[in-house]
Amino acid sequence: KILIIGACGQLGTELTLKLRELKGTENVIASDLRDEPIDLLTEGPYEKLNIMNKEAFQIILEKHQINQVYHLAAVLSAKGEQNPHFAWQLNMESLLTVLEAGKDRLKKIYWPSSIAVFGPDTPKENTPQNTVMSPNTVYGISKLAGERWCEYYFEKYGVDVRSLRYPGLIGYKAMPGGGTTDYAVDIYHKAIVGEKFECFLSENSMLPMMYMDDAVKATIDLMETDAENVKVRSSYNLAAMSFTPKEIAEEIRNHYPDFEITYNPDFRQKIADSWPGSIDDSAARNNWGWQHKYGLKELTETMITNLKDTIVFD
Ligand code: VAH
Repeated sequence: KILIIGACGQLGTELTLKLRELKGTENVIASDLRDEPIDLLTEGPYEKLNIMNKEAFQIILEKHQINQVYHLAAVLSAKGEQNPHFAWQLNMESLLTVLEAGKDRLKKIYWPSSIAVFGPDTPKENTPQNTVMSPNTVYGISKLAGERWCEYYFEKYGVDVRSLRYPGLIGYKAMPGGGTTDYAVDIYHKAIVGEKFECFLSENSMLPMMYMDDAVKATIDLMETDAENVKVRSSYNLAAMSFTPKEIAEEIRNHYPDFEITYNPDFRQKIADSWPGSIDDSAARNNWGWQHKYGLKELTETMITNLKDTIVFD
């Protein structure tokens, strides 16, 4: 059975839904800090879990006979800068707890990394799989250290842990939780209700982005592929598109001609400036057949179509 840690987050919600569809609802146990699951996840089994509580984690592994864990709980880039020590502690300690369980009980582990592992002196265009990495956010530092630990547990103990360096993820089913790319979700919510959007990044901030369905597909494809195809045991670069706030606003105007955006960069601008503009994900494409589906046009169409159905107009 599969345990999802952080199942009620932006990625966790969608991964849980897709895994329940593929593996059967009863075989996918959702867990998160809250007492009850979010509405979208009430169909299947749920456990309240603070992954910093090692004993509670072990009890859940035993109770549900878990042999696969998707460990998604983390403090993201923007929130991490406001609480550095907690972010490091949660992001690192929890990963080590899960990796330890990989030595005896778990057959497979999934753990997300991010383009945040790259820093100001990383080549910004078509960033390679292996390159200079000097992240200057706590989140990026914890993700880089986490990648090193994943490769260490694979090499030393044979733990089958797999990982992807996600770009900014954009979806309509669950809100993001404190990242620097969150503007690219909020902008659609504002466009739908005809409000002006104030962007916390400058208009030419180019960042790698991905529609949530592509990210969920890549995650499950990576987890389902034969172990010998997984040649990267730190974390795979993964890409779909890159755009600036100006470009996404222009694409939205194809649907809402009067849509207005203003720019008021805040502390997150420095984080965005330290990240690449585009990513070379040829290793993922060559090793296990990764192929994205959604570009900016398709992303905008699907976000607007689906958000219009979900937002209650007062
Ligand atoms: C963040 N959404 O902004 C996450 C992600 C690449 C961005 O890691 O922190």
